[in-house]
Amino acid sequence: MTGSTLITVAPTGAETAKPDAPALPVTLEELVVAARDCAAAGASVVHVHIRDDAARPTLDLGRLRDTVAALRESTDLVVQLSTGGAVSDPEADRLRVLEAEPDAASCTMGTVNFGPDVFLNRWEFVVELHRRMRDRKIVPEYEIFDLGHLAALHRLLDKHGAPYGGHVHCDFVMGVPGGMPGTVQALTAAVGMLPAGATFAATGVGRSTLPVMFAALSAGGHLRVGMEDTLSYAAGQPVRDNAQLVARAAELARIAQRPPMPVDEARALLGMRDRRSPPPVGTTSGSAAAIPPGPAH
Ligand code: KMH
Ligand code: ZN
Repeated sequence: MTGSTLITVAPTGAETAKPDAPALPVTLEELVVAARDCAAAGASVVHVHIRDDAARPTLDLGRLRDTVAALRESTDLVVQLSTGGAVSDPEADRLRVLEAEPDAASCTMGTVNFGPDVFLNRWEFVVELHRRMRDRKIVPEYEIFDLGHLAALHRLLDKHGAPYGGHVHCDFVMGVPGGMPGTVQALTAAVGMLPAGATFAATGVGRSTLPVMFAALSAGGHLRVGMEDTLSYAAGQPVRDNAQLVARAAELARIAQRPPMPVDEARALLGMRDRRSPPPVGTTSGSAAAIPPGPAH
């Protein structure tokens, strides 16, 4: 097992209220500081949910555009917008996220119970997201909350073709009440169901954070960490900030002899053009054809 570890940070999410986690970045300024600190600690991708002036989750397109611009301005991170939003967000708003033109966006591969709620992802909606991302040259990250979502991913790729960039990258979101548990057994089963050539990252929500991190590294996978998923650093110890979680993941990755992946490597792995410096007219750089194939996992 060789190579480096792509670390994604999910700093905010849509579920936690600011008063319950004062370190949660909810303003654009807080998000930019968090992203910069996480980049310095070893992250190469930022998975973004934003909040409104009252710190409530929002998919406001103007704010999303400003967020993409600010993150590009102040970091070189891959900017991945959430199309999952909050469980209450309508499909039309979730599709509109793509108009903010991020480098990447999440695409959840099916419906899942989400604690007391339902995170609804109808088949037709998933197909529409996949299609629109390809049309807009946005690289998807397929969010997998349950094993059936991997069966749906095979069906999606078989029926509707490869994503923009040609490479398939999944994120296993484990330990959500209603989804697959954050266990070695579930992770091993999920890895066994990946499409050929796909890569994966994994994150374990709450108490499954560390077991999933160790299991993912052992299985040759990549890591997602952040306050969207984890609010306790250890028993009785709230997370200080997102960079603390990234630093821990980076250290474990180094111990595993798979150090944090630089951003340019992450872009190449994910099959992504660099929107910060578009290729000169007439070159193929940044097109799907120019993208080297990623490793098996
Ligand atoms: N907030 C969850 C309901 C995503 O970002 O794409 C959905 C979620 C997945 O976080
Ligand atoms: Zn998310």
